[in-house]
Parts: sequence; C-alpha cells; structure tokens
Amino acid sequence: MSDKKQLRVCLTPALFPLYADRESIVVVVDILRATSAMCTAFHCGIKNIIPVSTVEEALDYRDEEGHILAAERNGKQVKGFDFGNSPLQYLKNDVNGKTLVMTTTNGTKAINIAKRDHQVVIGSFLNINSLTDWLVKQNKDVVILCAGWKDDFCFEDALFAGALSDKLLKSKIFESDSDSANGSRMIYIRAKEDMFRFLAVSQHRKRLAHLNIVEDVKFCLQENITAVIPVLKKDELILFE
Ligand code: 3SL
Repeated sequence: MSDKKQLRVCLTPALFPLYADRESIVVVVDILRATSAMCTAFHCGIKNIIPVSTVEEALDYRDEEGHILAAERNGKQVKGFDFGNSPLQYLKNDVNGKTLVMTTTNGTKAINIAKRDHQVVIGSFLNINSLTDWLVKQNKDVVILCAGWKDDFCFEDALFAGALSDKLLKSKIFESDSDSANGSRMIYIRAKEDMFRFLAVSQHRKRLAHLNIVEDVKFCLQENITAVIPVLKKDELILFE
C-alpha cells in the first residue's frame, strides 16, 4: 500500500458527509470572497476571527470592545455592520490587533460544518504557496472543501482547488484518484493563464458584477500576496505560529 497522503476535493458543502473522516485536514475555500477576505484581514493585523453562521450571532458581539463586525448576505454588506465581505476594506482601515466577527452567505457556514470533526485551515490564492508548504509539513490526508454557493458548485472555488491540488500533487507527498481533485486540476490548467477572464462564465462573478464588484474579484485572484496560515482553534481562527 502506498504511504502517500490522500488528497480529495469536496465540491460543495452538501457533499461533505461523504468526505468527513475525522482524520483529514480540511482546507476551507471561498475564493469570492470570504476566505480571501479572511487571509487579507490577518495580513493587515487582525488578531483573531470568530466565524459565525448567522447575522444574529454576529450581533451578539456588538458591544464588545476591540471587535469589528462584518456581515454579507447575497453579496451585499448587511445594514448596521462595520464591514461587508470586501478584502479591500481591511487594506483601507486600521484593523491592527482587533477581533473580527464575521458571517457570510457560504464561507463561514462551510467553516462551521468542517470544524465539527476536523482540523480546519483557510485557503485562498493570496496565501497558496505558504499553505502548500504548510500542508506538506503536516503529513496528513487533505480534503479541500469548496464553500460553493448555497450548496451548489462554483467555478472559482473549484479553480482554486485545482491550483492547490496541482501544487500538492507535484510535491510527491500526495496522491489522488479522486475525479473531483483531477477535474478541478483540469479546470485550473485550462484557466491559469487568465483566471479573471476564465471566470467570465462564473455565476458568482456575474452576481458580483451586477453589484459593481469587480476590483475585489481581481484582488482575490492574485497569488501569494501573504504568507498567513489561518487555522481554527476552538471556535476562532488564529494565525498558525
Ligand atoms: O458566500 C460567501 O461566503 C461570500 O464570500 C459571498 S460574497 O462574495 O461576499 O458575495
């Protein structure tokens, strides 16, 4: 039997029960835009992130000192919150040392599904090389969990799953006979020369374009602007040290 680690890609949260083995590290990915925003927030000095599933849960932290509240539903910032889901908001504001409480349509939900029985790490193009190196060092099986859109498939998350699979398989530590991993990799190979253009067909890029959100998409498709590794400890995301 091979001693290589297994790599699998779960294309939507609805499929996660098929992948839940209590052993694998789960990389949660919501490229547009939740996990990209989380990586950017840490890069800009956020101390920890509390991902919650509902707007009501986020509002419970309203009066806590040093907390920033971020909420997005259907692409829009929720009224009464400090931030929505744009990664650029962290670059434009002083967030150093603060706690971020965050709820988004799909990204925070995926984290909360994965955390029940698995070690969770946050992935995005923004931290892809450092994430690859970190996963190689952990020497454990890996499931890449795509947050998708309301339990449906999303091109941008599969694209990232393919990019990360490509790197992990090239490390020779991992192997995969999973169609979802190999299919995602094929999407990445097809798209990698111009990912923004490739995503013109994506429902979520179109959804965001209707809300005049274009710069965020370009930002989220940049590779390696940060080396942060956000990991879940108890119910909070913190930086792996
Ligand atoms: O679904 C999510 O969690 C969000 O990332 C969606 S959006 O990009 O903010 O619209």
